[in-house]
Amino acid sequence: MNIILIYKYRPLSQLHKFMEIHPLNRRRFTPLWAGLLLGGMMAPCLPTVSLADDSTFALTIRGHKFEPANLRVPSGTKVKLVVRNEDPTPEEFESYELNREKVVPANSEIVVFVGPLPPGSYPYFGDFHQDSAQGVLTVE
Ligand SMILES: [Cu+2]
Repeated sequence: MNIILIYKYRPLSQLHKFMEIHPLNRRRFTPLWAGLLLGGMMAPCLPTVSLADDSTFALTIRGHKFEPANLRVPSGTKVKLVVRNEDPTPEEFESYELNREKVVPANSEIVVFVGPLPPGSYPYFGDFHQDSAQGVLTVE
């Protein structure tokens, strides 16, 4: 235990000196430092890429209806909803439960971020065509 503590608190310059004296250790340490440096540089990139792919869901408005009417998304994570309106008239994506309200112009799309949410049902509707544009976001 004492030996480990002394080694740990040795200044960095002394540690380098120690490795030069022992060529075997130096050869072993160099790829380790390179690996740690490379890993540290790449680590922030990897989760960002997978997160963007995994948490994006498409919702289409067609004939004043939502497709799918029941959209399933994972709980406990931020979700990106791409709401595309293929109708020639504007619609408004709205949900009291999700606390969201955003106009989707004709033949265009908007992005709505929701969550992280607990499991449950979160109804949404098209405010301009409430009689037909109804749906539920199922978080599971
Ligand atoms: Cu509204």
